[in-house]
Amino acid sequence: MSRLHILRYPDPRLHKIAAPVEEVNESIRTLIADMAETMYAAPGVGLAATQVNVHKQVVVIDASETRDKLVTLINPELVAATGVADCEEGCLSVPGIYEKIARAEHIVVRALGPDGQSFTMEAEGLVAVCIQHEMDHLKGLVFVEYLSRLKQTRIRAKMLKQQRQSA
Ligand code: GNR
Ligand code: NI
Repeated sequence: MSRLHILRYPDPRLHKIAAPVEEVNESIRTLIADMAETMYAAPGVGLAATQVNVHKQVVVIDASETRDKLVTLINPELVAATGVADCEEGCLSVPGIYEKIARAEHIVVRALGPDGQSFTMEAEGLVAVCIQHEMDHLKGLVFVEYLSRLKQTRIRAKMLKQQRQSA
């Protein structure tokens, strides 16, 4: 397994649209293992392939406290979304920024697992927020894009300054 580099906002590659996975094979399972290692090391609650510059519809999530409940979603589709809830979100691609975003409270998602089998899962709370956040990454959308223009401009400037200082 290897740890992958996570792209930082405002990298334009975070806006690429991920393609569906055509076949769940060994190379996809290697990607999943590397993404899980990267997510746990960060540490983060989720990671989308887009964030590691792989533009395929693959997401890993673990919202458990024990960090031993990995969920892999390949080609995820939202089947249902109800209610609205505000949750403070963060993103490994936008370190240090936390903002409240309105999301569906309860969702049903269908996806393929690492074995290529289709499954449906229901989620609420942090897992539901995280799934929606990761599915946005696959569409090239970063959570800060839900914020006002002014906030986006400030966040972009802060990230660019951080990147200059660490370079
Ligand atoms: O680690 C993460 N925490 C988090 C907290 C609230 C809402 C969403 C998230 S996802 C984030 C990891 C990440 O950037 N995934 O794309
Ligand atoms: Ni993110």
